[in-house]
Amino acid sequence: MPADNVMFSRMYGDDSPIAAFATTPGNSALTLIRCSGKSAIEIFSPVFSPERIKDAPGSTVVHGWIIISANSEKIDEVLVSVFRAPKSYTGEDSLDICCHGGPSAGKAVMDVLKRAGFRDALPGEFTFRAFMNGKLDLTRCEAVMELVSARTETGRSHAMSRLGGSLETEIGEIKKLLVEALCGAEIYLDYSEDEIDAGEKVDRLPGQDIALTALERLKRLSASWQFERIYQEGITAVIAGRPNAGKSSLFNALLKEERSIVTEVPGTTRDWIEAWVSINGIPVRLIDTAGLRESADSVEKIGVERSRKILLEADIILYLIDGEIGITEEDKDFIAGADGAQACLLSVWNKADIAPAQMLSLADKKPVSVSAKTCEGIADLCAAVASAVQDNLPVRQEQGNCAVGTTRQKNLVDAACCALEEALSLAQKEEPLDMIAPLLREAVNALGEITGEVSTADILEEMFSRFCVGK
Ligand SMILES: Nc1nc2c(ncn2[C@@H]2O[C@H](COP(=O)(O)OP(=O)(O)OP(=O)(O)O)[C@@H](O)[C@H]2O)c(=O)[nH]1
Ligand SMILES: [Mg+2]
Repeated sequence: MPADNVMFSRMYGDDSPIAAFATTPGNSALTLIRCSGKSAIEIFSPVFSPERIKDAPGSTVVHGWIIISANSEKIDEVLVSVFRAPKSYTGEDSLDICCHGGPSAGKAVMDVLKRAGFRDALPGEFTFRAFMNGKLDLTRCEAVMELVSARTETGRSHAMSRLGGSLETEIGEIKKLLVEALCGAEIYLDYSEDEIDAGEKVDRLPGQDIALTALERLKRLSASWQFERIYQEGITAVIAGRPNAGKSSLFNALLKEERSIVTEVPGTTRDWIEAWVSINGIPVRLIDTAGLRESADSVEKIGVERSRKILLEADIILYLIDGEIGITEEDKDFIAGADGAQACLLSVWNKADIAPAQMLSLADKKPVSVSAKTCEGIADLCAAVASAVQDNLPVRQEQGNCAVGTTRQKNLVDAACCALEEALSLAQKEEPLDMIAPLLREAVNALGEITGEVSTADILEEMFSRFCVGK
C-alpha cells in the first residue's frame, strides 16, 4: 500500500474534531461550515462569544461571533446550530456554523477553527462517521451522494426514496427470505443421514419456494439499474438536420434560453454546442449541430464533419425536417441510413406554425410535429424522447418499484443472484445440501455488503473517498 494510503487509513475512522466547508466558497450570501467530533463543542467554545455555547442544549441555534481567543477580535457574526450526540447527522457532537458568504469570511472562520484544534475533514468523512455510528446504512450513505449530484427532479426523488430506506428495506426483506431458506437447509445438515426418517428424506431444497421468490426480487432489482443509470448518467441527444431546419431554435426552446445563434441564413451554426437539460426528468446532454449539406465553404465543411462525428455519440438523434420546405431526398436518405444504427432516431417536423405536418410515414414512425418558434408540440416531443428511452430498455421499470442506485449495489445484487441461481440449480439436480448451503450463505453475505453489515475497511475507504468534502 502506498504511503499516502496508509496515512489515509489511519485518519479515517477516528473521532477527532473535523471541519469542512459544506458550501462552495464564492459569491454567495452565506457560507456553511460543518464541524463534528469528540469534544467539538468544548473546543469551539473559546473561539465563540458569548462562551455560553458550551451549555447550549442540542438542536438549538445560537447567535454570536467567531473571535480570536487571545484578543477577542471579532472575525465574523454567525449563527451556530448545536447538535449533541447521538442526535446529529454523524451521531457525534456537531456544529453547523452559518457565516457570511464571499471569499474571505468563511476562510477566516476556518483558520480560527483550525487553530482551535479542528482538522480538515476527508471526503465523505461526516457520512462515514454517520455510518460507523449506526445513523445510516451504506445504501443511505450512497443516497446522500446521489442526492447532492442529482441532475434532475426525478433523479432527486429516486435518491430521496433510497435515503428514506426503500432499498435498505427491500434488501432486508430479501435477506430474511434467504436466511429462512438457509436455516431450512442447515437444520438437515445438523443431522446425520441415519437420523433422518426415510419418510423425511430431503429430495429438494427445503425452502426452495422462498429462495425462488428471493431470486425473482433480486432479478427485478438488478434490472432496475438499466433505468436508474439513465437518471444518474443521462443520455446524449443530438439535434441534426439540413441547414435552416430550425435545430438551433429547437435547442433554445428545449433549454428555455437563447443559447444558440438563430438566423435565417442557412449554415449559421458551425461548431456544435452542448448543454444539459431535463427532459421529463431524464438528464439529457443536448447537442446542436451544423446543418448537414455538401458545402464549398471550408469552415462550414469542417462544421458538417464535426456534426457527423458527434452523431456517433448520440443515444437519440432528433432529426429535424424543415416544414417550410418539406421532406427532401437528403432527409429521406439520412432517416433510412439511421435504420439499424446504434442510436434511436426520432424524426421531428418543424415549423408546424406555418407548415402543418404532411402525412408521411418515415421508417414506420410518424414524425413528431413541433414549432420551435411557438413551442407548440414541444411537450409531445419530450414525451416521445422519454418513451424512446423506455422502449430501448431491456426491462420496463414500473413506477414506484424499488431500485438500486449505484454500480456497487448492482454488482452485489448480481453476485447474490449468481450464488442463488447456482444453489437452486444444484438443488434441482438433488445435490447434497452441504454443497448448497454455502452458496446460500454467499448470497446472504453479498446482500449484507450492500447495506454495510458485512464490510471491510478497504471497501469503506474506497467508497467514501469518492464523496465530496463536507458531506
Ligand atoms: N415559423 C417558424 N420559423 C422557424 C421555426 N424554427 C426556426 N425557424 C426559423 O428558421 C430559421 C432558421 O432557424 P435556426 O434555428 O437558425 O435553424 P438551424 O437549423 O439551426 O440552421 P443552421 O444552423 O444554419 O443549420 C430562423 O429564421 C428561424 O427563426 C419555427 O418553428 N417556425
Ligand atoms: Mg443552427
